[in-house]
Amino acid sequence: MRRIAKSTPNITFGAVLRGMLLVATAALVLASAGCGGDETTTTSEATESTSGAGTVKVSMREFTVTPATDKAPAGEVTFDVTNDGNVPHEFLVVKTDFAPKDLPTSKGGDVDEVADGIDVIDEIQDIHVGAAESKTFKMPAGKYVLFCNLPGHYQAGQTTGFTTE
Ligand SMILES: [Cu+2]
Repeated sequence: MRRIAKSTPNITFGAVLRGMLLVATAALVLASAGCGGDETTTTSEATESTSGAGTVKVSMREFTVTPATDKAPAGEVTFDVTNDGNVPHEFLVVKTDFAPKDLPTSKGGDVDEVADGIDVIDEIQDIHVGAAESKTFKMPAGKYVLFCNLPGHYQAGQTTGFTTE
């Protein structure tokens, strides 16, 4: 008797609480699903209607940087970078007239990011295996190099040229 009397209100309260949680969770799931869907739609529409202008997909792996295109209109360029490799990578954008494989390096062979003739625009650090990161870079008309400067990666060939005009 005691047990029933005690547990009944508990169950009721618990059930109500669980119900509220379920509703809240469902609402959140619906909300985020709605958002995600909208974003995806907007992004793909924008990409298609502008022929990819301003947004460039990039794949990184050992040891390559492969943008979907090597040119973009000058101005803001958004790189959607995916790590398709098996180790972490980072994505640097430098404005430079040096060839992709001729950037000034420090003794260890990694790119000297403060050397003359190199202007680091920005970077995406720590792109984990399988992760996709997006960032917008300000890129006035000119020549650029996209590369990874984790130890040994640039030397191994993880670099490529890019142009905005
Ligand atoms: Cu790398």
